[in-house]
Amino acid sequence: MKESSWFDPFYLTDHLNDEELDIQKNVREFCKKELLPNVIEHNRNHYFDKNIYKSFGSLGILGPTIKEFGGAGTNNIAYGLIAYEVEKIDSSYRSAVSVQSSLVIHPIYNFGSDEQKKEYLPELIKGNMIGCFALTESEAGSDPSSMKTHYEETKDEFILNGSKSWITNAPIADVFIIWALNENKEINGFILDKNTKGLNTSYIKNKTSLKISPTGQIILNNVRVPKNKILPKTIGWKSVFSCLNKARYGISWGVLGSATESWLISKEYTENRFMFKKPLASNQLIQKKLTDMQIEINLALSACLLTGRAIDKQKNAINAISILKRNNCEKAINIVRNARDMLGANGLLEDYHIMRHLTNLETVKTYEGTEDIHTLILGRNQTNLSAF
Ligand code: TGC
Ligand code: FAD
Repeated sequence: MKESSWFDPFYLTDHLNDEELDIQKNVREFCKKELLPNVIEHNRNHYFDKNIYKSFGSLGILGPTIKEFGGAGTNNIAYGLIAYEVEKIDSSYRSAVSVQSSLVIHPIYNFGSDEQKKEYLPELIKGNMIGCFALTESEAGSDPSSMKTHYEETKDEFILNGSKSWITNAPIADVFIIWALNENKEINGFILDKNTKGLNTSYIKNKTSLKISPTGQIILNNVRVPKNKILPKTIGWKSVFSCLNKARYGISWGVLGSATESWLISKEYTENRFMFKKPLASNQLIQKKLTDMQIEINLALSACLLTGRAIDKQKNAINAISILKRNNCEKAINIVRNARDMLGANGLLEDYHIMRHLTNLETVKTYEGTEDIHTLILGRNQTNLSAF
């Protein structure tokens, strides 16, 4: 009989095919070699190296589930494994992959015209262009339907006015997916290029979380948008939420990367740290914490795997995705916080990575629907009663 593994007690790797395992291995090796060596310094300096997008493109992890336009054509399990491996290094890098893949490439691929797809997708997939997705506003976060950004249609063009806030990549983006309402409160998406007149961006400075990822504001002042820049196949809010579904699914795998790293760091530390003349890991309280980590990570990974397979079979997974986004963020943050505690004072040092993961997860818990919003989504779906 095969020896049971404490790391993979459910034999999840047996449920991955060779292609999925290869992708996971390649991404893991890339991340260790290219991202890990600089992550502490880049986090300290709030520095994002834009060339990373080109490296991600060469690795085939931008828009990976798309087969055309240079996409790798992977399934959704591979997409999840990519997020898991990248977030082992830092949530900011996973955000870079999520935004480009799920929030920029996905809407252009699904709601764009053939002309738009040819113009933008190859460059976004290669990482030669960087995208952002602008839904949130300073007064419209959990409830994006209350946004004030609006578009007006004239004979020859659209005119956009408004502002967006807390937008990943806004200050460095070449391509902006902007969501706006018309006078009838109909939602539409527009593709704007960075040098468009009337479009201005600024950095949100001094973030204490997700520090490597550039986040910003966007001001739209009488921006004249040619008619061929609307996403023509948008069908109301469903289209917006389809982007969020994809991103939330990836995030659910990703946070388990942060959790797994923190688990393994705290395991190694407590096995080697002697206190009261014996390894910390020989104490029952420490073993309980390690066991809780092992259980929650493996249960969550199993649920991610089931959900990814369901999505690959074209099943509607919106309930599973809300369960995963809510559960995995909550569990990951608890795991990382306990890992920090198990390292005592050393856990506060940036060299051990854990505090950075912990502060990052405060962002990940908040964006793409907060923990409480996913609770209310699930409550509404279960009872047919809205608590919003
Ligand atoms: P509601 O009435 O629920 O829905 C309107 C229409 O949309 C449909 N729908 C969905 N379709 C597909 N997937 C889903 N998950 C869907 N959820 C809803 C729905 O069926 C309906 O269609 P129809 O045909 O009946 O009109 O709309 P609501 O206004 O009541 O929504 C409420 C709520 C809270 C669920 C929604 O507003 C929400 O999810 N709020 C959270 C906001 C959020 O997640 N924002 C994310 C911004 S992007 C971001 O954070 C990027 S982080 C980037 C990074 O990784 O760095
Ligand atoms: P609010 O909606 O004000 O919520 C504040 C608190 O109130 C939360 O705890 C929430 O759960 C709770 N709450 C809200 N409504 C209810 C209710 N009805 N009942 C009970 N509790 C409630 N957005 C984008 O569009 N694109 C991006 O690229 C993007 N990137 C981001 C990057 C970062 C680093 C961050 C931090 C955010 C990003 N966001 C982005 C925005 C993100 O999606 C929003 O922050 C999120 O949707 C929450 O909105 P809010 O911050 O306005 O909080």
